[in-house]
Amino acid sequence: MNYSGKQLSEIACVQRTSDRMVQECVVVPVPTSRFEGQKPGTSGLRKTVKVFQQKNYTENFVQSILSAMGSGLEGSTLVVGGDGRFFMTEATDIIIKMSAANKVSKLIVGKGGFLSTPAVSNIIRKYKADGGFILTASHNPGGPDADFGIKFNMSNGGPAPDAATNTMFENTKSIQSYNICPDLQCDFHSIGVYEYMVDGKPFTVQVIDPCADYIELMKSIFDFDQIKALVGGEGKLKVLINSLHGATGPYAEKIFLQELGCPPSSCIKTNVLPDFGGGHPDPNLTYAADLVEAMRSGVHGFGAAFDGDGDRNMILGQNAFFVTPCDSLAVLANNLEHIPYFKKSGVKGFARSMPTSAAVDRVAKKKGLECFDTPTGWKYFGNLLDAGRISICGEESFGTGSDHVREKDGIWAALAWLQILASKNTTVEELLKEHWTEFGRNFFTRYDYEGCESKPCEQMMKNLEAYISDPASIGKVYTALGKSYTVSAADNFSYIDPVDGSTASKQGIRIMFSDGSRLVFRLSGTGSSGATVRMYVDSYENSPDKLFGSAQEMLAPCVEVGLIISQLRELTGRQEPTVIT
Ligand code: G16
Repeated sequence: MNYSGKQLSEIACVQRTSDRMVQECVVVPVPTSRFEGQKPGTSGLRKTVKVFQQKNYTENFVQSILSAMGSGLEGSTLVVGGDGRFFMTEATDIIIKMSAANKVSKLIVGKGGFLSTPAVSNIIRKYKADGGFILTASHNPGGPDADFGIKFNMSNGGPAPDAATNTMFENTKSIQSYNICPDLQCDFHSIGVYEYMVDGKPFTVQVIDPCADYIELMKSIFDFDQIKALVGGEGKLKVLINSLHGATGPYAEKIFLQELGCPPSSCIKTNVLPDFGGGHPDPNLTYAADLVEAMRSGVHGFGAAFDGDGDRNMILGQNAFFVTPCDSLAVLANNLEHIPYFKKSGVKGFARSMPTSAAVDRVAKKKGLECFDTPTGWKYFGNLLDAGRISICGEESFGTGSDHVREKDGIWAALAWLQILASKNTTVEELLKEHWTEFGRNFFTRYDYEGCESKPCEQMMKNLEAYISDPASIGKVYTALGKSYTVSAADNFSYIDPVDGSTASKQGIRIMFSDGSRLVFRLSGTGSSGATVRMYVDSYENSPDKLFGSAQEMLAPCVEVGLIISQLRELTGRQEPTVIT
């Protein structure tokens, strides 16, 4: 990119002072005008690469983020890292040049601009940085014709809360210029410390190994020797780890192959590709179908897949026994004493996003711990984690994490499962079945209708809003596939943060039935265009003859009722979902 009319090769303002190379840089203010729609969604700004490539589009958003730091910007230390997707390198370069021009004092950058999302969170916390940029559109596809994203995490290592993202969005509306050091040169593909003088003030870029700090953290949480005894080498439990060509690849190779001694065939798709090999880096039954297929052969006792930026996980047992993310959270919560980190720190409480089933609530009740029900979005766990109210939290969208960082963490979740299996000498399926026998089972499914036209989806949500506001809806009876459901309550979920009192309203339409079943409707906040409808369906059973059946069969009548009430098929024209979880 050429902001000043100069080619980078022409720039000769590098000054050698004793053994250090210090480049002198000049700040250039560049006039710009606003772009519509730079509003961060559930987790950062996600748009197509082509949108980010527009002249000044990325710069405008980066400036709006930096300006939102207010007086905390000058002299700050920030972290930069992304998931390896297309346009990450260009965006990293822009952020370095703009941070220098905006009086940031130091940047810590993953080599090549690469870091998984949980690794960024860890580095912010470990090095007491003031925040960090994460360059990812997470589970969305990558490549020149797919998606890119920019998200900002705060000094606690967690995603910016609503108040901060609202300020960023307001800044995008009033922006008239941005600051950049167009001549600054940084070889962020090589580990090292790069020093600059910007308008007479020092600016440093420290390029680090993306994996080292994260691996050290995992080793401080888990007993690697115990996991190694379970999975390390021939004749042991076979694991299959699928990184879907996303950010976990290098971390998975180092942890599962080098540290835990798993055979090389245990880790697949670990080479990070800018387009994720043309796949959809979302660890669910549809987009990680290759893992499911491989697990069906029965050779492996444990399987896991992770998303583009490494924060999501899917866990499978032998013969592709699927653990829903809701159950995964509950089983981990019930077994934390097997993990050294929690043995030491103790277990505080739990939290889940509202659409997640209440399986973890039952564990909290048994243990006499607090359990919170938050809106969708990891940012809503931040205050609870910071206040020491919860130890682990999770979401139905394949997110599980703990207070070791402030992001969900895919590899952490896989290691947590393996630690528990090793410590209890059991299997994934046995552990689940024991759990259901003790607590009863929260059956759960999610239907996604991706890439719909926005207008009919908005109409559907409006209709549902009217439905829940109408007192006559309560008591209505619906019958589908031979089963009847009576509406017992309905609302649009609101949340008051118990730590700072901030509120989040209209977080999802809930329709509850007298038998304890529930429907939830939301529009996704992570798509880059159009609309994605999510319908979440759950019910609870504790009679022994119903515990081990198929969730899809068990929930089919309630799913049909959801489709009838929402008129989803009629309004969107979609007869089938794109993804069923
Ligand atoms: C993000 C958020 C999650 C959220 C998920 C789905 O995940 O961090 O908290 O559950 O989006 O959100 P939505 O239903 O609005 O699409 P990720 O992995 O995409 O960063």
